[in-house]
Amino acid sequence: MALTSEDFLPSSRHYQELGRPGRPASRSGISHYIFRRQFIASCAALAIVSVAALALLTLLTTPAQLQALLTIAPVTEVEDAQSYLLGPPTRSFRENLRNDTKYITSWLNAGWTNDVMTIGNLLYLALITERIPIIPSFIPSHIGPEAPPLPFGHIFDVSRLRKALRTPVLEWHQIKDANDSSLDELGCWAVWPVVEQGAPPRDSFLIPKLNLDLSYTRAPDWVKLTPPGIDDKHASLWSLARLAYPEARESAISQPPDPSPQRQLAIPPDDHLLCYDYLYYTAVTAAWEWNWDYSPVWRFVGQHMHWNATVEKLAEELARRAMNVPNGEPIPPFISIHMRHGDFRIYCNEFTEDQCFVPLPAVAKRVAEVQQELLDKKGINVTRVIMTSDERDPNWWAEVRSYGWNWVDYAAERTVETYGKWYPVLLDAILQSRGAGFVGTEYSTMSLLALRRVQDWNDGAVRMAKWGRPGADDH
Ligand SMILES: Nc1nc2c(ncn2[C@@H]2O[C@H](COP(=O)(O)OP(=O)(O)O)[C@@H](O)[C@H]2O)c(=O)[nH]1
Ligand SMILES: *[C@@H]1O[C@H](CO)[C@@H](O)[C@H](O)[C@H]1NC(C)=O
Ligand SMILES: *[C@@H]1O[C@H](CO)[C@@H](O)[C@H](O)[C@H]1NC(C)=O
Ligand SMILES: *[C@@H]1O[C@H](CO)[C@@H](O)[C@H](O)[C@H]1NC(C)=O
Ligand SMILES: *[C@@H]1O[C@H](CO)[C@@H](O)[C@H](O)[C@H]1NC(C)=O
Repeated sequence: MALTSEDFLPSSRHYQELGRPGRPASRSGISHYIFRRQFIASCAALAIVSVAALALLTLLTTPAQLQALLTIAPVTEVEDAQSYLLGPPTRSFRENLRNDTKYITSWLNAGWTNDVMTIGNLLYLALITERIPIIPSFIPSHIGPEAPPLPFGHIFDVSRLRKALRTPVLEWHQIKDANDSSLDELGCWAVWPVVEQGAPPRDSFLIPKLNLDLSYTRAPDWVKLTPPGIDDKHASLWSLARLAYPEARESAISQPPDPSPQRQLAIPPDDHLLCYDYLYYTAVTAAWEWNWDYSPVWRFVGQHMHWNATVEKLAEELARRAMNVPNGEPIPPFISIHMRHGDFRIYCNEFTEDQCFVPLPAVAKRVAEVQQELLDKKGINVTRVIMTSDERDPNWWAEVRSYGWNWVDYAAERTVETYGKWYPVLLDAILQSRGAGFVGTEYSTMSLLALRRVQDWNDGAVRMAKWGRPGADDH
C-alpha cells in the first residue's frame, strides 16, 4: 500500500547503536532446537568414529561390501517444523502450542512488498526475543480482495530460511485450521496508537480470517524510535523486544487492555504467543532503514529470504519466452527494470502522468549507466532488458517495445487463469531479482527489495530513477 508523501522522506537521525541479533539461546523451544542440534552433533561424532572403524575394516572386507556400508544416508539436520507444535492444525491455536515454547506473531496490512518487509521485521524481532515466529499468510491489497491468502512458504523457501536463521519458522496455517476454527481470544500490544498519534490499533483482514478476538494494550511511549514530538511513525525493534521479557513487561502493563470487539474481554498481552498489531514501521537505528545497505533486517533476515524453487522455475520459463531464448539454451544475463505507476499517481499533484513518472528516455539513460558499470566492473556486455510495471496503458508498453526491451505478457501467458491473481506480482518480483543489473523507481518498496537482491545476490549494478515532477531524474 502506498505511503503518504512525507512517509518517503528518510530520517537522518540515528538514535541507537546498531544492534546484532544474538544467536538464539534460551530455554523454551529454541533450547529444544539446540538440544536437537547437540543430539545431532553427537550422532555425527558417533558417525565419524564409525567411519574410522570402517576404515580399519577395509583391511577385512571386500570393496563391494565396503561400498555398501559407506552409502548409508548421511546425518542431516532435522527440520520438521511440526516438532515445535503439538500436531496438525487445530480448531483453536492454543491447542497446538507447546507449553515449553514461546512464540511471537504480528499481522499484515499493506501492499505485498510492504508485507514482505513486515515479515522480515517480525523475523528479526523473533531472533532478538529468542522466540519462534509464526508468520501470517499474505493477504491481497493491490491485486483484488477476492484473491485467497497466500502462504509465505508458497513464494519463499522456508527450509533454507530456517537454516540460515538457525531458528524454526512456523506459519499460521500450520497451527490453526482456518476451515474448522473456533474464535480465539488473544491479548496483543498496540504499537500503532503510539507512533500514529490517536490512531486505533492497526487492523488487518487476517484477524477475521484467523477467527481471532483481539484485546489490545497500548505499548509504552518508549517504543517510539524517535523522541516525542518528532513526527515519525517508526517503533524501535529493540525497544519492542524489551516487552518480551518480564521486567519491562511488568512496568509496561500500566494501562488496562481494551475490550476485544467480539466477546468484550480485556486481556493483558499474551506472553506465550507475544503479538504486536503492526511491524511495518519499525527499525533498528533509523527510519526507512531498508533503504540502506547496512539495514540490519535486510542483513540478518531479508537477504536469506530466497524464492521457492517451484515459483522461481516458472519465472525462468517466462523470462526465456519473453526474450525468445530457445529451450535448452541458458538464459542470457539481462537488466531488469521496475517502473512503478498505478496508485503512485496520487503523488503527482498538479503534474500529468507524462510529466510525473520517469519518462522512458530517462529510463534508457539509467539502463545505459547500468550497462556501462557492468562492462567496467565485470567485463560483460548486457544487452537484454526485461521491463516490469503495473502500468496498463498499451501505448506506454508499445513505447517500451520501441527500445527493444522485453516483458512478460501475463495476459497472453494466461498466468492469472492458470495460477491465480497473486502470480503476476510474484513472478515480476522474481524477474526483477534475477537481473545482472536493475533500474527501479524511487520510493517503491518493490523496487527497493529488487535493488537489494540484485546488489547482494547477483553482485549487480543498480540505479533508482527519480520522479514526481518534470525532469526529476535529470542528472
Ligand atoms: N504484477 C505487477 N504488480 C505490480 C508491479 N508494481 C506494483 N505492482 C502492484 O502494486 C503493489 C505495490 O505495493 P508494494 O508491493 O507494497 O510496493 P510499493 O507500493 O511499490 O512500495 C504490488 O504488490 C503489486 O500488487 C509490477 O511491476 N508488476
Ligand atoms: C506441558 O505439556 C505436556 C504435554 O504436552 C504435559 O505432559 C505437561 O504436564 C504440561 N506442563 C504444564 C506445566 O502444563
Ligand atoms: C514451494 O511451494 C510449493 C507450493 O506451491 C510447496 O509444495 C513446496 O514445498 C515449496 N518448496 C519449498 C522449498 O518451500
Ligand atoms: C480448507 O478448505 C480448502 C477448500 O475447501 C482446502 O483446499 C484446504 O486444503 C483446507 N485447509 C485445511 C487446512 O484443511
Ligand atoms: C555489446 O553488444 C552489442 C550487441 O551485440 C554490440 O552492438 C555492442 O557493440 C557491444 N558493446 C561492446 C562494448 O562490446
